[in-house]
Amino acid sequence: MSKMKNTIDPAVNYLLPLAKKAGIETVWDRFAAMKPQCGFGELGICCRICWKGPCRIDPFGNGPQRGVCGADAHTIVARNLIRMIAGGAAAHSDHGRHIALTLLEVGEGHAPAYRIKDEQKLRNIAEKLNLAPAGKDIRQVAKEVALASLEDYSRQKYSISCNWAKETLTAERVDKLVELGVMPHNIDAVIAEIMHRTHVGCDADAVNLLLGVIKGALADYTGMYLSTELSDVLFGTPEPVVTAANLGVLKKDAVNIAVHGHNPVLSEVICDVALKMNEEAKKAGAKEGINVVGICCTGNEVMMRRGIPLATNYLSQELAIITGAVDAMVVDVQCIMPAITGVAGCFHTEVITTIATNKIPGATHVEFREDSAFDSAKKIVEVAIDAFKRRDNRKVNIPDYKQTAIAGFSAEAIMAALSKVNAKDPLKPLIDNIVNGNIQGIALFAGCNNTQVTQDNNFITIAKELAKNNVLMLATGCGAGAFAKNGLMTQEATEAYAGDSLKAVLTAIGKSAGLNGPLPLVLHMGSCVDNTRAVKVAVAVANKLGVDLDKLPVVASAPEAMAEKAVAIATWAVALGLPTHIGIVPQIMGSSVVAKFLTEKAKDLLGGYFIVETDPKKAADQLFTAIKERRKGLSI
Ligand code: NFS
Repeated sequence: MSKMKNTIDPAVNYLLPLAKKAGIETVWDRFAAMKPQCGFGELGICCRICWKGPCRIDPFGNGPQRGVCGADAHTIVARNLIRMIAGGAAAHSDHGRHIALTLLEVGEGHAPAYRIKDEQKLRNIAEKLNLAPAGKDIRQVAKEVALASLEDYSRQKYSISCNWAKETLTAERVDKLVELGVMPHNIDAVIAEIMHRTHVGCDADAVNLLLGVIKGALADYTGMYLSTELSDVLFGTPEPVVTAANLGVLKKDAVNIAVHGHNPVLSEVICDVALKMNEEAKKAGAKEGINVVGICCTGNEVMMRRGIPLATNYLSQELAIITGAVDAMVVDVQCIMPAITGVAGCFHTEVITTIATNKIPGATHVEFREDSAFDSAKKIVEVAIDAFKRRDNRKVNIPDYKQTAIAGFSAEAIMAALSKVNAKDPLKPLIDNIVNGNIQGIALFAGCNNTQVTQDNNFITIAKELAKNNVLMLATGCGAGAFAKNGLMTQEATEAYAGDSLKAVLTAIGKSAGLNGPLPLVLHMGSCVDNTRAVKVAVAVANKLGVDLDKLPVVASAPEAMAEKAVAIATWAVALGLPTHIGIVPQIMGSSVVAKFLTEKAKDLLGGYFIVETDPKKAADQLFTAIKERRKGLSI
């Protein structure tokens, strides 16, 4: 059997042999050393919840079928899954809380580094949350919206659903979720409830736990939705922007600062301050001043709003440092490999952590505080300039690979493009083209990279197949990174890969929107929290058609999923009614009850369900079959 390739990213393929030669270990080396991975863990049937254990269930039926406390495989798998969901929801919603608190500070007149960039959006949100904003001062509106959002973290009445969940879905979906008892009333309480019910000796009923899984995922959805919307208020709602992606965006003659992590509260200020400190960088010998580039979802955030180029996505973060050209990697929260400080130790690169609860041994910690954000950002940029002075140019190897990438397709930007076709009824051109079959359906790509599969390959393979079949494609997170780096967020990709009718529609919309050609083949919708942007479009379409989300020819795919956050997102996609593909075998297969629930029973309960398929071509077929099934249901 031939060895699976590590990646299809040409920049990574260029750098890996250099890393090997220099004796620098990467994620792929550690993955190889870890093999074979634990079979019990892969199936989700080992339990480490109490110290009577660890316990593990024999999947072949010869050894123990119950843990010491009596928990069987179904209980153990369901408990492990729901704790992953809690982890994902905690990450996304803590990010959301951070943004909501920043908005509150702005409303109260503190946090001078921030302001309300999109007043209209803030007022629209206030309207949506029933806060009657008309005539109110904008700062007052900001305060009220922030408090209504924070209520979703603090409400104690179980009978009242979270604002951001109930106001953003179709009425029918809300009713269904309330009826099933899975609508969250309070994000934090739902997460705490998960930790409680999975404590030793609590919930042992796998199906009951699975309903909790759905509820936890919807808490995740709530936190994500408000993260995106409030970020737009503070930092601007993205509009299409032409930029570039892959490690070739690093510059030899600039102080390269890579912003990595997730929360724009940090990276936005770094970008502002970097602009102001260009001259200092030049004085230090960097002819081109400061070059900020992005990694992971922070990269997507600043790419969407500022056209900052994306250096790379999750799996190749170490390779950015291996170019020898990154002077500082500034990180906040989530998806930051602890390995980066080890790699940085072989170069002059400063890894700068910024959040008190997210530190890495070997990094320089510069605490970032919203109330003195400019000062913290200035300090960070100074550390980067200082590091630049120590850069060893003999070690610099910037791969000559970068692709054009058009980013910035927020729901508002999509509506704006459509309104150029039909100003009175912007959704009509989209719906007409779905109904007449020019667009067969919509696929949302999300999620990470994972060493279990060749980096970026599943994304690209599935997208090319669906493009042929005239499926409109959206992407977020490291999926968006994969498409951007590999040239699928370009007009040329539309010309090369889109089926005839899809190409015609993308060209018509692109031309009306003044793009001088088609829209890109895959529309960049932002970071992982921005998956809710796709929901916004889908809900608008569903409401206009008068059907629920589970009737639409809309599917989701996380073909290289890895993080707990991705598990939570995929699960809420199912809860919202979408057929949802994952290209990694999930760690639940040790329980037939759990596997059957997620791939079959969920369909009866929610309309959405999981499709597990590791072969990307087959996955594309199954996604397209699901789209056709939905079309049939709508008689179109
Ligand atoms: Ni999403 Fe974004 Fe990337 Fe995965 Fe991590 S950066 S929040 S979790 S790895 S897509």
